[in-house]
Amino acid sequence: MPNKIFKKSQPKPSITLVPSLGLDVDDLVTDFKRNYSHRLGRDQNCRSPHYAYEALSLTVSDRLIERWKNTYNAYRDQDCRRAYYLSMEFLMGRTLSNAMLNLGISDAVHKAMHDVGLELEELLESEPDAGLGNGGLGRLAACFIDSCATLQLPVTGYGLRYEYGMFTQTIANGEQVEKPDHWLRYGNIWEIERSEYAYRIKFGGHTERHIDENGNVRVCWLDTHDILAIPYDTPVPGYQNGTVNTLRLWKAAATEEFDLQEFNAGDYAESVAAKNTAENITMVLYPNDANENGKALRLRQQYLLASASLQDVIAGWVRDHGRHFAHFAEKNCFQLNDTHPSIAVAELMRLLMDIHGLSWDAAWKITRNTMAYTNHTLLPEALERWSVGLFKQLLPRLMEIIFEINAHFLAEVSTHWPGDNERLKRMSLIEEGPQQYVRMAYLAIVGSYSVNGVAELHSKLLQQGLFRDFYELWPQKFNNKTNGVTPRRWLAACNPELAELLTETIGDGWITDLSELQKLKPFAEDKKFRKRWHTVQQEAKQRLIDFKKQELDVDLKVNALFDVQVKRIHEYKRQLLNVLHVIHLYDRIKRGDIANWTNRCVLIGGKAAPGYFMAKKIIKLINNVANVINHDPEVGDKLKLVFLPNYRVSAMEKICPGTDLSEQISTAGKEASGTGNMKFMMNGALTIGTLDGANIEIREEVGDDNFFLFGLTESQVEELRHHYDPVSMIENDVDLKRVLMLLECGHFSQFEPGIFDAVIASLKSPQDPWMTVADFRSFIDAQKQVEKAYKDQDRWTRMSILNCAGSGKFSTDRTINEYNQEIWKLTPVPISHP
Ligand code: B1H
Repeated sequence: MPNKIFKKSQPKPSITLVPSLGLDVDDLVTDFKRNYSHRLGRDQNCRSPHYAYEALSLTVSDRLIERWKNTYNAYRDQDCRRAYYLSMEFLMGRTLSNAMLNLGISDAVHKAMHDVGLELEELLESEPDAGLGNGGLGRLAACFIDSCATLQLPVTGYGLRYEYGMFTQTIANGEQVEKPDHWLRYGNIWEIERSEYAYRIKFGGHTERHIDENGNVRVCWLDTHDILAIPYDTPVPGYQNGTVNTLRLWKAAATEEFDLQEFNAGDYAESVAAKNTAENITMVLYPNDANENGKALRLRQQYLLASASLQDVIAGWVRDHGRHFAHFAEKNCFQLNDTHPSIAVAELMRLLMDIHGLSWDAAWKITRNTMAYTNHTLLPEALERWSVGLFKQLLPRLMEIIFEINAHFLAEVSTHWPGDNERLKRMSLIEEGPQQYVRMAYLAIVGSYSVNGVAELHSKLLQQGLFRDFYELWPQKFNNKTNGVTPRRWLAACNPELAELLTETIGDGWITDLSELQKLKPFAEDKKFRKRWHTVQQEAKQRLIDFKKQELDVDLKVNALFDVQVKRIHEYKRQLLNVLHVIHLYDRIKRGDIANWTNRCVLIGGKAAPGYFMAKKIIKLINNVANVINHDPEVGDKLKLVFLPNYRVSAMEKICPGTDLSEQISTAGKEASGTGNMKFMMNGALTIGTLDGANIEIREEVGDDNFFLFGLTESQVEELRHHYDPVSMIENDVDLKRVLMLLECGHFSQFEPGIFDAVIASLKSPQDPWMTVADFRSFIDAQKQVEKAYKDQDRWTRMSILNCAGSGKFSTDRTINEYNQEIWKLTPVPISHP
């Protein structure tokens, strides 16, 4: 929709020339007071910290707007090549403190709030998390857009504005209870609705072929039930560089004539209900991290994201270049965050052919040169397949296009491997059988010029296993981009005391060049420095204790080893192995085997997909074991087990600075990368881990001596599968045998007989894909090494410093530079700023 207020021919009005807002304490105080009393209409009688949070957020957000417009205009004026990050999830967490940090006004705001008599900490705590993601994949998207802005790359994030984010987890009788997360209930001051950029999204209907004025066949998609996609923009500030990029999230809304149709048919109630159907599309985030899926509503969500985002980019293109697409691929690229938005491949074809009249070949050339696909998992249950029947019904035109892509593609395969019908069947975008399915990963590979995994091992396994046929056909498409995390949120903001010590010691260059942390290495040998490091770590542990004290009734002590595993609950992540170790420690205490004991607090947190039976059982088991251990006076401070409810981004910001030991214990070959492992390392935690995902690279960076390695390798796991015999392994290990006895005799399930039968059975099954029992002995031995190391606090601190010093590789600044150099090829755009 064109902007009708400012006609192109007229001179531009001068209302845009407003003086910049000041960044000093007085200006902040003035604006805060004005926002609080005039914008929000509150005064000193208002008791809720929420409005002070809002007034401060408005004050800070006003200071981003000018930079935001500058950035937007610079990209448009320079007509630069741009990238778009398409993701069903952006797990942003909180915005205010990050915006303060990136604007460089944290200290001034602190002082301003002090001057008006408010506790900044309390305001920050009243901001709800934007939990628009499940876990690693969604948080990665959030870290990526932070790094893109910091590197001044013209990258826009496109996602969905779910009304309800990731559910809130509470625990009742040891079990997970899900509560809806209505994060928008009190409004969201960080977003700006831009109804002027709304698009229509088609669903249902049928297709017809017509001959157009040039004698070409044009396909029309008719009798559709359309909905509107309305964009909401959130600013994404770079670190103190004037750049403010955009995260654009789509909300579904009913079209007006959609209501009218029903209304004219005389059914008012039907028309209101229909409106609901439309608006339901972006109502809720699916909480199924790497789990089976297949709901029509989810496919609608995916198509809404793909179609609205592509229409938006194309509308911008047509505005600036007219309807000429010859140079479109030179100026645009789309990074697909897993297969969830991969229907974009077919949608771009549709828009270019059906709307803009390009030929198949021209459209295909553009598509294949603009799409890039990132794979995040090898787990078969997480590989997306959509039933052809559902696809045809919901998106008939898209299904036709996918069939045609497949026909062209299979012809290419036949030329490459004449007569190899097995291979054709394996590689087809359509899985044949009693029901046909669309293999979304294959659609993404065929339609992209780049395919990457998210850690070295993962990318290797993609090439040698899952996507082997495709790798043989197009080896040049495949590459690795090891994940990272943003050091702004995950070190500078969440651990200010450590950040200050770092800056005092090696300067502040590390904030935008994390490899500078290398300079810490020599300080690991400095006794005085170690003492300071240790003090900072202990204080962070105390803060974690204080923070949790309100909700937990256990007494944790700072001098115990804080042993932490926080992540989604999934069998492959093996929270069960962690519990087996805890039970073993408990058994040792009960047997009196406590010479040279190291006190330990084991903290476990994470959400289970609501329909994932085993994951929910594991949560129940953790809570039951905790209940027994924490109430046993004989155990006392020697061992505590705590389940941390409602793990989320803002919780991790408090957890990772206070962690000594990071548990990264997945079955080798199953965790694509992991990113929690990186946050812990950056904050000075030591890792106990398997050779899986990015753990391998973490160990490479920090050295074998500073990493507690255990467990089978990926190839050993695969080899053992053929003759795995957990029952005899249990029989031959006295410690493990005792642990299983405790489980089986109901020691942790009194009055709840049999509730852990399924868990016990899975451990003992020769078919257990996660081979928990196989790694038990090796895990226990590595944990013994941990205890020994922790006993020598000076040695531990040295290792802690070296872990932080070695974490430079795991900044998303490094990851994004690699994406840019090898896939996107964008030029940074400097933005002038005050
Ligand atoms: C990851 C997912 C995922 N991999 C399906 N796959 C989803 C799959 O809603 N769904 O249907 C949602 C998420 N998430 C994670 O990505 C990997 O398990 C981690 O190892 C990795 O670090 C992370 C980021 O690359």
